[in-house]
Amino acid sequence: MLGLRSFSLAQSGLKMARVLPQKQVTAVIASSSLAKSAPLRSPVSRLFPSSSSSAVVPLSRSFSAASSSPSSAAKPAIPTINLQPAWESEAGKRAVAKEIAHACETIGFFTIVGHGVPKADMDAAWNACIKYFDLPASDKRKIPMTEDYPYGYSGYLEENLSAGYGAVTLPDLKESFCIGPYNPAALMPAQLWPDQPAELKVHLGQYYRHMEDLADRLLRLMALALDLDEGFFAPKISHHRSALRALNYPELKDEPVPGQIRAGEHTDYGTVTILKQDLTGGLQVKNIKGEWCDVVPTPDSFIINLGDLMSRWTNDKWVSTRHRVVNPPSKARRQSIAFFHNLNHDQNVACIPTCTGPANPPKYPDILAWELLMQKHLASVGQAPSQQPQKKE
Ligand SMILES: O=C(O)CCC(=O)C(=O)O
Ligand SMILES: [Fe+2]
Repeated sequence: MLGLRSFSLAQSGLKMARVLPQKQVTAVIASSSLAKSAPLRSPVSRLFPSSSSSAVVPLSRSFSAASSSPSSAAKPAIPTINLQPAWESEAGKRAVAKEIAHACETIGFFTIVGHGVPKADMDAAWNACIKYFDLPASDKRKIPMTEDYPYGYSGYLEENLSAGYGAVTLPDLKESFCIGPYNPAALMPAQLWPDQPAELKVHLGQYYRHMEDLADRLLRLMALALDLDEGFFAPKISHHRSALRALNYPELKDEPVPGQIRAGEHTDYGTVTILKQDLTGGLQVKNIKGEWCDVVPTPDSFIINLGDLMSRWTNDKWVSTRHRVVNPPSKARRQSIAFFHNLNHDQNVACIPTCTGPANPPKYPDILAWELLMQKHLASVGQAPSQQPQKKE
């Protein structure tokens, strides 16, 4: 049985999971930029290179993975799906579901337009986040993310998304502010908000509600894409524990240390992630050949990607793809807002019926959604024997 602290971590949407714990064995990575900041704390296991590093393909024309990592050639990475027809007719719904099925089976990432989220509300949340990140760090730290409170502010260089992947990596060049569900049935701590900017609570809160609604509509289409009843997912997300994370990648003052990037290589943990990004660029996905491909930003769209839970739930029919954010040549600031959608914490994750058959038995044992997230968390901080889900005998 996990204790209260673990329980609160599990509720975080598990981006908190990648905050390196205070009491881990400390390894100070020698680097000029790190020397100026808090030392990186990392389990010893992270000091050894892993076999998960990817195939090297030519560097992209526009982005650098800080000199040491592979990057993309210019190739179309992910499809764009217009959801509008799905809101207009049954035939439209089926056609869109088919496009989603293809994207989920092949790359696990797609851009959506025609999503129905009002632009004015997207802009209001976005602008409130800019104002928040422009505040001095001392103001932002008034609502800190801690081991006991999974939301709030996480400072620059305080997280390493690659930490669970075994490779030696440096902390991400980013800061973030996180919020969680409003529904008391999710059994989450109440959200704490900074006084300034005053509008953050209203606009980011409203944005969270839009993301909940969009996730609900997307999962209806995903149910059709999996040949399920359209309402298959609805009872499983009625008191979901999704986390929303506003991210700021400050303008790079100096040349980054080789290998240090804005967000290290990782997969997301939950069902789907809904990402709004600005036009700076830098997000890359790893395709089936192990090549990094740029996700080209377009205005007012969202990027959708699948998390590990969805991949496991679908018996690996759908893919949870590795991705990262690399540094722009211009050193420009970048912003994004990621909504990490999760299931109800008490939902059993048992192979989806349409993803198995006599020749394709379930690969994974049943598991509660929050327990799976805890496993991911523990693996990401070096406290689990394996980060791979256990396969059924
Ligand atoms: O900022 C982005 O574009 C992506 C960030 C991300 O992948 C994450 O925080 O999980
Ligand atoms: Fe991610």
